[in-house]
Amino acid sequence: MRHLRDSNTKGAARLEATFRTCTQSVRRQSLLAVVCAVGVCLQTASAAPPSSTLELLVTARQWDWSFTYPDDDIVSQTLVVPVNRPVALKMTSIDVQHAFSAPTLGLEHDIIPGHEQIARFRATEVGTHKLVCAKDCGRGHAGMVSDIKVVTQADYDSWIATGGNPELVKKPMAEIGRHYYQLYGCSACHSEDGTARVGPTFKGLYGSTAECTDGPCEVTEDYIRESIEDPSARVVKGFAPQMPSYKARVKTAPPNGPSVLRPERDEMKAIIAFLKSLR
Ligand code: HEC
Ligand SMILES: [Cu+2]
Repeated sequence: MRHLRDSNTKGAARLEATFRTCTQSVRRQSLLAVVCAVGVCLQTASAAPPSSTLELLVTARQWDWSFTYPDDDIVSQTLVVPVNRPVALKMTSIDVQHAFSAPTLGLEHDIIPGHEQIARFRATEVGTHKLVCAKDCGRGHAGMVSDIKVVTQADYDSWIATGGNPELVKKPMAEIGRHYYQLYGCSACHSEDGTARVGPTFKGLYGSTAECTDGPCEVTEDYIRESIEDPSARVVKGFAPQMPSYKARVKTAPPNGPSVLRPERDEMKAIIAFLKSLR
């Protein structure tokens, strides 16, 4: 505060210089903003654009929500955000029109397929908010609910460090695979109990020979991988080719190379283990 007591022009010039340096460093690095926050920078920091906005992707789908944390390579079914941090949600639908509605956070946004909708908010208190779909989107519409959890920065950091799912890491591979089967909405079209839905059941699938339109399909690991990444390559008889490709979504290590992903993050491997377990 030395320069504030200094009333001559030299002091004023120094104050201005400090001000400018701080503004620059605020823009460049938030760490420096903390250092100079004691002086004038506090004001300039709040005037500066919110450089640390957390950008997340929201995927709406019949009939659930998933949230992608691009910087942290995480896909979650619960939206977890740190308190007091500006958040930008880029929202898309992969099928029909939905509506993102979290009244206690003041958020209400239509999500139209083919359009990206951006919602911005900053929660100022720790707590849990209900998220529902406010657009009648078909049979499972009422179940299209999730939670938005506002947590402290420390809780957020440990949630991120455990890949968004501290419980998952401890589970056997097949259970981890079931998690992804639900997370990616495979369960909307496939079953684990023998019931045929939009697609064939997974029960007893592994090791069997399916009848594909171009001849018999032996259900091996490679075939499952292909079915997930390029579903139209071989189509099972009696079913419409309605399955979307998951190539860009289901994370996987190269089939024969060393795994660069932690075991619980090699989602493809986990899904295959899950299918194998459904004898
Ligand atoms: C929108 C519905 C739909 C979703 C979602 C879906 N599938 Fe499918 N799937 C199908 C249909 C229909 C077929 C059969 C036609 C074909 O082979 O493309 C199929 C076929 C398959 C097959 C081959 C089955 C066989 O009998 O040979 C596998 C394996 C498979 N899906 C895995 C998955 C996995 C894993 C997911 C999630 C990551 C998933 N599917 C999500 C509709 C879906
Ligand atoms: Cu909906």
